[in-house]
Formats: sequence, structure tokens, C-alpha cells
Amino acid sequence: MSKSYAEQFYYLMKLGRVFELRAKEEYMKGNIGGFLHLAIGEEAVHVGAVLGFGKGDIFVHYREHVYALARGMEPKYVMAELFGKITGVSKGKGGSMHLYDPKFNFYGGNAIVGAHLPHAVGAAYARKYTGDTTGVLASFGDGATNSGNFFEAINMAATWQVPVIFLCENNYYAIGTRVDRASPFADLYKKAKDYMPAVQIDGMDVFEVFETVKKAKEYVETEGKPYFIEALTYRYEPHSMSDTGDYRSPRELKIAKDKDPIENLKKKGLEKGLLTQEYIKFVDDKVQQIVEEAVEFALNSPEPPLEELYNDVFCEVCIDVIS
Ligand SMILES: Cc1ncc(C[n+]2csc(CCOP(=O)(O)OP(=O)(O)O)c2C)c(N)n1
Ligand SMILES: [Mg+2]
Repeated sequence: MSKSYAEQFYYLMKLGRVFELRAKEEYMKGNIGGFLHLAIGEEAVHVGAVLGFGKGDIFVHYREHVYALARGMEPKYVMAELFGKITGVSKGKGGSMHLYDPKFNFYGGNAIVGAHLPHAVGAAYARKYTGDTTGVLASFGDGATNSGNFFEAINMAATWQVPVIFLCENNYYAIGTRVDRASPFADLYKKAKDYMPAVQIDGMDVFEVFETVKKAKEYVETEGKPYFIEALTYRYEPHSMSDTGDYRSPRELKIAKDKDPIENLKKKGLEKGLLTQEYIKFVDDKVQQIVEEAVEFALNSPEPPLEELYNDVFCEVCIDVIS
């Protein structure tokens, strides 16, 4: 593992954490409306996966801010999207669950549990059809593995032999439903193991996530087949801003927080000489500044004008494409 990767991990994970804590504050003030799902505690999965994956199309679920930031979207444009402003990545019309940017091959952000998994398989099929072997990354929660979309997606990915990495973030809860109450077994990689290689990893360790996704990427692109990763992780915050999260005990939360991915990275990085206290301090200050500027930018940006209402709703060139 190089110093440069460890530094990128720390920067992006810290940026994600500070960004989301600040977004939570702005939500409480009423500056952000609609849904807001925070990934605090899960940063190692999001950052490790994006950096380990590299080039290719990415489809994620609605707990997506850190994925978007790690992919390179500018914090101020992501924050503006949360505020519903025209300067946001989706022109303020998508909000927290719909961050898109084809420039980064980043295709959301999907509010419907599991719905993006067939999309990811379709994207991989489309590339394969045109002779392109680039892999696709699809991430989703434990709850999504109980959906029809999930089984249809792994079934077709294995049947068509397309290069998709299925990355399951097992944070043990689907809103308030604990994983073992909706699945016959809690080790979710077992759901995919007869379809494709499937592994379970520590999602609180960014090095492990990065290395596993990198290896999976090499596998899917060389073999042209799918791969399944279950990353064990935890969200510290309730499911969304409208959930109390009181179905979890303080003891359980403490156990999870004791494995904090950022603290974990700091400890390992310092021990291995990949991070220094000076760099950590530099990043801690820098991300505060970036996030404050992002909030200012979002606050000062205009709302989408009324004329925007019907833009980007219908595809104007579809007819040409079909005929
Ligand atoms: C098809 C569908 N059913 C139900 C919902 C309501 N819902 C939103 S999030 C969620 C839980 C999903 O949990 P999980 O897949 O574990 O992801 P996490 O929120 O833990 O990241 C549910 C049931 C939905 N959005 N879509
Ligand atoms: Mg979950």
C-alpha cells in the first residue's frame, strides 16, 4: 500500500464525515429538505470501493454522498444539490438521493431499494455488446438482498457472464429491521456464492475494502464474469433524518464506534508510516474549510427557476435514437 493511497483515503473519508455532519446540521435548520441518509461510520466502504474500482460505471443506492465525493464530484455542487439549488449536480431537482454525473460515470443514487441492480447489469451488458470489457460497480444494502431485483440481477449477471462487482454494504439494518429478521442467514455473501465468487470482508478497514475491490475489478475484467463482496459495516446515525434509531442499544452503538473506520485508518497509517500527524492535522483543517465554503455556496445559490420544471424529464432525442 502506498503513502499516496493512504493519504487519499484519509482525505476523502474525513471529507465525507465532515460533509455529512454539516449536512445534518443544515437539515435541522431547515435548509435541506426531503430525505437525507447519512453514511457516517461507513466511509471505509465507500472510499475504499471507489478508489479500488477506478475506471468504469458506478451505480449506488441512496446513501451516496461519500461515494459521490470520492468519485470526484465537487463538495459545493453536491451540497447545493442537497439544498435543492440550481447549482447542484442534478440542478437541484434530485436532492440527496439523486446525485448523477456522467462525466464521472456516476449513475446515482436510486431511491428504490435494489432497483439499480438490473441497471448495473444492463450497463455491463451494453459495454460487453460493444466489445468493451470495463467492469461495473453496483453497491447496495443488506435489505436490498431480499428484493426480487437483487436475485434477478445476480441471476442475469451470471447467466450472461457480465463484469459486475456486486458490493453489499451489510450495516445490519434495513431501516429498523435487523438483518436476521428478514433473511434466513445473516452472512449475505451466501446468497450469491452459487452464482459467482463471493467473499465477506471487514468494511471498517479501508485497506481491506480497497484491496478486495481492486482484485475483484481485475477478476471481472479478465474473466468477464461477476463477483460479489459483502462488506460488514455500521451506520452510526439513524436510517434517515425521520428515524429515531431507537431499535439499537447504546452498547451496540459503542461496539461499532470502537471500530471507527477513520480512527482505524489513522492508527494503521501512523503505525505503518503511511500517514503523519502533520498530514492529519492539515486535512482536518482543510476539509472544515472546504465544507464551510460548500455550505456558503449552497446557501447563496438560487433555487431552480420554474422554467426548469419540465427540463430533463423527457428525452428529446429518444425518437431519433429509436427510429
Ligand atoms: C422497493 C422499496 N421498498 C421499500 C422502500 C423503503 N425503504 C427505503 S430504504 C429501506 C431500507 C433498505 O435497507 P438496506 O438495503 O439495508 O440499505 P441501508 O439503508 O441500510 O443502507 C427501505 C425498506 C424503498 N425505498 N424501495
Ligand atoms: Mg442496511
